[in-house]
Amino acid sequence: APDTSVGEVDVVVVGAGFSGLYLLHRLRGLGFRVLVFEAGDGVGGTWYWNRYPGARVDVKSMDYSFSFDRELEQEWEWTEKYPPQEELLRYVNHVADRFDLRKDIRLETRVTEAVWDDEDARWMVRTDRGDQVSAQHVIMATGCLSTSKVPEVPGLETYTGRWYHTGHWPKEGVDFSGQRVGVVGTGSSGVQSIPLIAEQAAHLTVFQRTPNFVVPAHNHPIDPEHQRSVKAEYDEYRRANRESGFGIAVPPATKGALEASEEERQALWERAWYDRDNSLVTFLTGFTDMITDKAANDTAAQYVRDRIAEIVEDPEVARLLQPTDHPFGTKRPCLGTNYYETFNRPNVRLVDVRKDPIVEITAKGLRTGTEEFELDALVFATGFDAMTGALTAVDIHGRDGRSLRESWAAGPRTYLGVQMAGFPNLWTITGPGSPSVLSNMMVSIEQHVEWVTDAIVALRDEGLATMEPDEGAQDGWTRHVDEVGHMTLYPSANSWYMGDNVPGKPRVFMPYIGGVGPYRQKCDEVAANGYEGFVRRPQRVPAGM
Ligand code: NA7
Repeated sequence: APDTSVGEVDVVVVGAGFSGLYLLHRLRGLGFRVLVFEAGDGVGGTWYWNRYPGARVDVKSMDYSFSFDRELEQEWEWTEKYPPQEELLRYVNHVADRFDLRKDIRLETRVTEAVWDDEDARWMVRTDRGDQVSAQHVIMATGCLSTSKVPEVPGLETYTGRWYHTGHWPKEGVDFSGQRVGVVGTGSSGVQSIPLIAEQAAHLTVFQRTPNFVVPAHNHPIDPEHQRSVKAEYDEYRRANRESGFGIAVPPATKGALEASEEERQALWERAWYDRDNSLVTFLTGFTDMITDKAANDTAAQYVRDRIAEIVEDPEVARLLQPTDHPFGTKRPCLGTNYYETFNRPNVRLVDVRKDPIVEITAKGLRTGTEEFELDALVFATGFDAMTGALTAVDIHGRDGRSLRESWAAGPRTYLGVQMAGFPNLWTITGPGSPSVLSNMMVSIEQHVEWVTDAIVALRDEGLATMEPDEGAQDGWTRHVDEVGHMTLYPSANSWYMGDNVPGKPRVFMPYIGGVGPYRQKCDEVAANGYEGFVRRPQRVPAGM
């Protein structure tokens, strides 16, 4: 039977992915009573849910791992350049066991509501199991890409085949052998799964709305010597990542793409495309102006379009796969393995649903304006209500009953991406207004977890009870995030960074593109200046005392 009693802790953490686990470990070590709620029946967040074929991280394993514990960092052996989902899930579980985290995690429990009580200066947190927990702090470690989204076309309930969303893949896996399969969506999840589904299925139809830039992953077993040499100098390696733009250290660019000679540009693009040690950011970081100058960006975009034309045999299919509507990188670029090659297979067909949109899911499959497709299975690789979806999914009411959903009706407003005015002691990890999805998530997660726990410790040490941003600081930061965003090409694309993929979502550039290093510096300065821009208050003394 669910426990409906009112418990009391210092901190409720929502989510047991990388953020939630590190928060629990760190806060518990600092003497706080912490309770973590997790909707899944296991830990791992992103790596728990995204079990679709081909799911793997597209940041290198040596960069995409925790740095907070020397022994953990040294003892864990990665096997590939880009570890697959199963390996990442093993790693997360190893972390949970190694630091004895499970005893404070309530699995299969979704937080539904959090209400601030100004008298007590505490949150009341409720779950879908009927738990009620009173906590001084609530930390949303809910992830940026965790609220999955199926297309808003009618008829799904009439479909008689099996359907899946890549972000909620069945644990037992799916066997598509002999089936006619449809995949809707060509973002990272579609790009990773399409080649593997094509190998297994009798026939695959890919429904593409927007072609993406897909760079060869060149995934391979990790070179043991490389792993040893990174581990030998891990402190320095991590420091360079923390000070970098995207949380992945690269040699600094010295000139704009058009200041370089044709040969220099070509040499860089060749490396970004063909080098087995390339990375997703190579195209974006080789010159200084890749994300700010359309003409500079075009040189990379054209290079990729030329490679697509070389690989894909049918010129009409190649043309459809070539992105022309957005600059390289302004929608999340993808890493692929045999992605473009897959469209040369006789059992694969590409359908342009930009020109001929999906109008209906039918009993047998799917119908566009001009054609009906019979499909035994449908895969939605259609993405997430990014960055804000998991936060507004919880009914959050702050001071004077103020609702987070309503406060964010015109787009998210935060100070430093960690707190919201009117919501004392509510914290976000990799929230909107922080580098988050524009960075190596592990670097950003560790920085937020450490900064937030330090802020909570400072409150305790100074005998203070609450902390929240002042409205002016929040306005200033929200404006700054927007201004920096608009100095780049990002707003020119329709992307989930801008909220474009969710009908009705306000069009706001949500992540902070000022760079991971400068952002960290700003956060540290704010803390060093007595948490400038935040209001910190003692517990209110009850009347009559
Ligand atoms: P993404 O990147 O949001 O991709 C979703 C894809 O689904 C994208 O191609 C969308 O086209 C397409 N989509 C969404 N709705 C529809 C409808 N209604 N009709 C046709 N096509 C549709 O999600 P992913 O899961 O692939 O990747 C998420 C992140 O995970 C990724 O960026 C990495 O950070 C890791 P659109 O581009 O909107 O036209």
